[in-house]
Amino acid sequence: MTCADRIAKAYELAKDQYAAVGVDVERAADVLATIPISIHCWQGDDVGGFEPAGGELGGGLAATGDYPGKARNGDQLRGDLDKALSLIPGMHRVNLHAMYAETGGKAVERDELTAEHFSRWIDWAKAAGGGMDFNPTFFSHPKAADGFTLSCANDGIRQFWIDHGIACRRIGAEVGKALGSACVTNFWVPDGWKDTPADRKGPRERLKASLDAVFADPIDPTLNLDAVESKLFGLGAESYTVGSHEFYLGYAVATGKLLCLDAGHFHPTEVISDKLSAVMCFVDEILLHVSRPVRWDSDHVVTLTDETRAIAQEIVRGDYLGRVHVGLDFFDASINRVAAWVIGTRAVLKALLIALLEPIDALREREADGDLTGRLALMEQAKALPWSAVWDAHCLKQAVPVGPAWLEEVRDYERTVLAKRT
Ligand code: RNT
Ligand code: ZN
Repeated sequence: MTCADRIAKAYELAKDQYAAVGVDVERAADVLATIPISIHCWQGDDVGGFEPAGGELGGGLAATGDYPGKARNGDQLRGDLDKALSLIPGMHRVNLHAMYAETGGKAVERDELTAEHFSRWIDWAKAAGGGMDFNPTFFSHPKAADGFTLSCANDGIRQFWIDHGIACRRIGAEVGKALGSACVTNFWVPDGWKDTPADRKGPRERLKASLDAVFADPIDPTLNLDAVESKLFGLGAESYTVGSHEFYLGYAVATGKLLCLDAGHFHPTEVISDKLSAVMCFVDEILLHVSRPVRWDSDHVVTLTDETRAIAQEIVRGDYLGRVHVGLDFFDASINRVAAWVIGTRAVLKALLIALLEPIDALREREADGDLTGRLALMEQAKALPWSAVWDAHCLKQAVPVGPAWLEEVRDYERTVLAKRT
């Protein structure tokens, strides 16, 4: 039997098994094919960016490891992304940070960035046919060195970051216009104190006022959507984070912004899967930063964990696919960076497929009937349904390698391209 025959046969058997629990396998795969994942460019170079004077990674972010071959310019990073995208089923988006501007070696301050500095990214995304998302960069910069940006007490510094935010929203709108798909521009600031503050109120009031100034100009939501991302703590900001969850939940609800939930930005036993259906009662759309915190906000490569599956389950169960922008946020410098993208993105897609294949009607019925024993039994049984046969057939149909075959392609790319970089 050829490999394709084996996949086809397993798929047919899986189809029957799913039909027996009331699940339409074809429909699930068709829906999966339409879900774009916003793939973060920063996994490709350990959140380095291309600024001519780019220094140490700041903002309390840390990428550990020094795996050889990281991208050092736009062409290399796009080449690496092309490789990764060719191994992931579906049509996806790329998520850029302002620090990935290409200024031809010229120093352009962040408050002066324009869409022109991203024209090569835009052209590349246009050719690939996918959308692009964007982030102002409020870290790795001398004006962020004291740990405060939009909430800084210094008027000049605060204004600089406000102007950066304004510039980035304009870039987002240009990106959205050029690509015919709204760009999600996500705001995350590292502002906070290492030790117990005397004033918790001042910075939060300043952050609110700064955000109001950044968002003062209305922008057509078909071009650009603003999102705000909260955090619990950062390295060097352990005691107080200005942009906490309550702060941004309130801000998003009050102003109609998208709320960004990062899986690593909560207390260790708190999960964003449970937050989805709660916040969706009050905000129209959300952005997810799917990540994998290990003991802390460590940004490990996403894998098919219980929480990754629960996040996907909640998106599908709640019928939120049209209101949730699924983005990734991890950076591991200790393994092949292209492989990291492929592993993380494929894991999220697998989680979504498993969620789409869930025998949800039968589960809901048992719950409504008060048959809690039956609910638990079916949930356990559903875990063993042959979703991987559907996944393999999906990969085959989408013309990407099935099973572990993608790794050989990454290894080949490592030998022929990455190993030659110095
Ligand atoms: C930081 C936030 C933020 C960053 C990226 C690089 O804790 O998660 O989203 O990871 O903007
Ligand atoms: Zn994040």
